[in-house]
Amino acid sequence: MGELEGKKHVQYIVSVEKKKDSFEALVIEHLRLNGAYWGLTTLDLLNEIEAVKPDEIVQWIMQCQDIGSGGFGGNVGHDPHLLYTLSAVQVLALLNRLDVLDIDKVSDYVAGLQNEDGSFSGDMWGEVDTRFSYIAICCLSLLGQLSKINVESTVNYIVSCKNLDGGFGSIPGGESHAGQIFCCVGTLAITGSLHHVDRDLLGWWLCERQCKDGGLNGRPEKLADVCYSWWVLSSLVMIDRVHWIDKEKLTRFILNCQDKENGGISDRPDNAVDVYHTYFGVAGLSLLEYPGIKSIDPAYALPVDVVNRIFFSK
Ligand code: GRG
Repeated sequence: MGELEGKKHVQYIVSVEKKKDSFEALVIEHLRLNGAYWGLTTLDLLNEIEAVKPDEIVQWIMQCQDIGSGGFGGNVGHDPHLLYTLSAVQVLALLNRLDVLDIDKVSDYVAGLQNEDGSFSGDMWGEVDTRFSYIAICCLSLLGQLSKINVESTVNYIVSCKNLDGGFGSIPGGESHAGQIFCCVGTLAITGSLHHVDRDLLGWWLCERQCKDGGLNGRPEKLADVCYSWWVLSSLVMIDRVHWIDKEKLTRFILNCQDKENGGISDRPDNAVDVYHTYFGVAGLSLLEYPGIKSIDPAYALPVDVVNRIFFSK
């Protein structure tokens, strides 16, 4: 299995950032702000955020803002969406540059997407998904603006998406999926509402996600994928059941997905690496307390020192 190739992963992230016309850069062109969040959080977790120039990044992020609505698009000139608005807030938080934001404008955009039943739409076109509930709660909490929305109905909507197996789906009646479970448990954690979770039932469903190869899948009968090391593990940490999985086997699975020569982590051993799986692999290792990696907050998906700076240094 070997060790974590931290230095190589840093070089890989920086090289993707620089090669703007590479295949990978073009594939994620429309969601570059998400990519910036995955890449920069990885660098910070590996204690190498200095490898990038913060001023250039901040300037580019602010160009991604839609002046009319206050929301952010995935790249300059793209339509605003909650998905990219959270990434913008998270990256600015990471760089300690939240001061550049017009907090009222951004939080009004987010709050304006809440629906009557407490759910959130992702943008003006109206798709509803528990991902957007999480994003809204996470964003507004980081900006200190939760009072702009109806938190009680947000929580009630999440509870209406709970299934008999203890998990959560994207809408009421939607199949339980580890990604949606992260979003719902994260929303409940941030709003202090975890009493709505049956911890043993959900913990059992989540720990059953561990496959024979040690990796985690996102729902029954599916293959393991490094990204679930984040979606499943963070949920288990939030409900205090992380000791129900075999941590050593999972660590080995993630380390086996590294490209040891050129850096980066893939979804499964021997597949092509990308920034998304590199981030969730390193974030998963952080939750597994792998040495040399900063601790990550399971609800805010940001390094713990960044979250502490926001909430405890005012
Ligand atoms: C700040 C970490 C963070 C997240 C922001 C966007 C978001 C909020 C959460 C996304 C949660 C989610 C739904 C993750 C799952 C992503 C994924 C790998 C989907 C693949 O689904 P399928 O059905 O894959 O293609 P499986 O593994 O089920 O075959």
